[in-house]
Amino acid sequence: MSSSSSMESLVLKLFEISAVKFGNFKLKSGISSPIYIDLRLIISYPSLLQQISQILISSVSSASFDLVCGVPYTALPIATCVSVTKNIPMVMRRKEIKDYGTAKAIEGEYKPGQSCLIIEDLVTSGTSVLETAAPLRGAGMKVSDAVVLIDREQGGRENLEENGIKLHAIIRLTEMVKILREKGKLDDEIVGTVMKFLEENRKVTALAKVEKPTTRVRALSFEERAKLSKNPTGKRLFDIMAKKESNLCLAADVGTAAELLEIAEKVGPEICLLKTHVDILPDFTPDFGSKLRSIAEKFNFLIFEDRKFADIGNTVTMQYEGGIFHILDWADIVNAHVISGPGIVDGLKLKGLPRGRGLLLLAEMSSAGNLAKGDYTAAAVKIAEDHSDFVIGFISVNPASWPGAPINPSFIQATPGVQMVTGGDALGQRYNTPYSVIYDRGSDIIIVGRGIIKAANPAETAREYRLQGWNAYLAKCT
Ligand code: S5P
Repeated sequence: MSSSSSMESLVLKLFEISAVKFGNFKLKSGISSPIYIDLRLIISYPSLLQQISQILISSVSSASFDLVCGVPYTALPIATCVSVTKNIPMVMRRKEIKDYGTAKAIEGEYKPGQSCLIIEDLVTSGTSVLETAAPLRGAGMKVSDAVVLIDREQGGRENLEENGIKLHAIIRLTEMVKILREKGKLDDEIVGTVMKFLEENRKVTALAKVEKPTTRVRALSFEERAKLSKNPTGKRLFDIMAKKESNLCLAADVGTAAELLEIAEKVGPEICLLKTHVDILPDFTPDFGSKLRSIAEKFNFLIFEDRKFADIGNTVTMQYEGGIFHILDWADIVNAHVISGPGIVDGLKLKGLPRGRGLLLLAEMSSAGNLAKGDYTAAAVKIAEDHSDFVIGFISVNPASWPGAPINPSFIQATPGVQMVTGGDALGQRYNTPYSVIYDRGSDIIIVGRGIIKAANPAETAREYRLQGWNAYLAKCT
């Protein structure tokens, strides 16, 4: 830890360049904060940047880390200085993945098993550090420590601790305010307002934003909702989610049936649901369903064949039951578009309900320019309500934005287009983060495909997604 005089000079310098401001600032969420910190400015003051980097690195033993990684963007120059000064190689996490096919989530060279120190300028709830830790861990690196310049003392330390990351903070925000008061930079009234604000915002739940709206209604738990579902598969899914503490669905879009069964074994402990596209498997055999079901029983997850039925009722009864796939025999859940009207639900129900199966309706889609919105989404909700013995919920993207939201809690919301970073692929897919999907958009289940199956270590990455999804759910229920 550096001397108190160097800390004082650092705080005064940050105040001088207006990296720490006092007044009345409207945060993104709309609430007002009496303090605002923006360390992006430090790149304009090279000696300050160097001073910060020196202090950061002296607070942890550099011998313990193989790599450093700054949280984008503000901490990237700090991490660069640390890397250069200490001769520790750096990796960078991409904030956005524009084209999944060519862009990597992590730039730089690394090997699985290497330890990586995360460097950040400011920690509030710890969310941004966790968002960087997740893809690093997904790539096989060990992340056990994060060093930050300023701790806002709003739950970050505890949230990181829960996720296996020790926080090394150089200075706490309340200490900064004290120094500025002692140096005559702030009057007592400002100090009082800021301290009160910090006190009131001290408890930030894991992954929740600081600016949690106070009028928010607590969401019902999955256990409570299991009792509301009128369908046995809907009930089971809620029960499994509660028991396994998982709201993660794996989209197992792999090349062969053999690979699918292999990945099901690996990620089985982390998921509540496994989603298939059985028509992409070149080595499909009639025993595929029974093999997958025995893995599902072993790890207690349900099977969802993403068949997206779209035809008239009579046709879908045959597509559901017959053909070469016999979906009805092995899939607990299937889904359908509502484009053809309620008859499609009647058709599927005729076959599915006697077997205790459930149906998800596609109320929204994740792809750019899709037409499932507005009246179409509302029509899907109406059809679901009229068939709540068979329809267990929706494929949705932002159910919190639907008219009359939150809608009937017996319905499960499952959302595709999820990765650790926002962005999209080259073919119109759009991604949101687990936290934004579950907490901000009001969904229940994150459906993750390439974010897990293309990871170096799918099992470890699935665990990260599960924890992020689950923490976001817990934040809603408290
Ligand atoms: O609107 C949708 C609906 C679905 S079911 N958008 C989607 O992406 N999906 C499915 O979710 C899609 O078919 C794929 O299996 C999965 C998303 O995969 P990822 O690799 O993009 O995560």
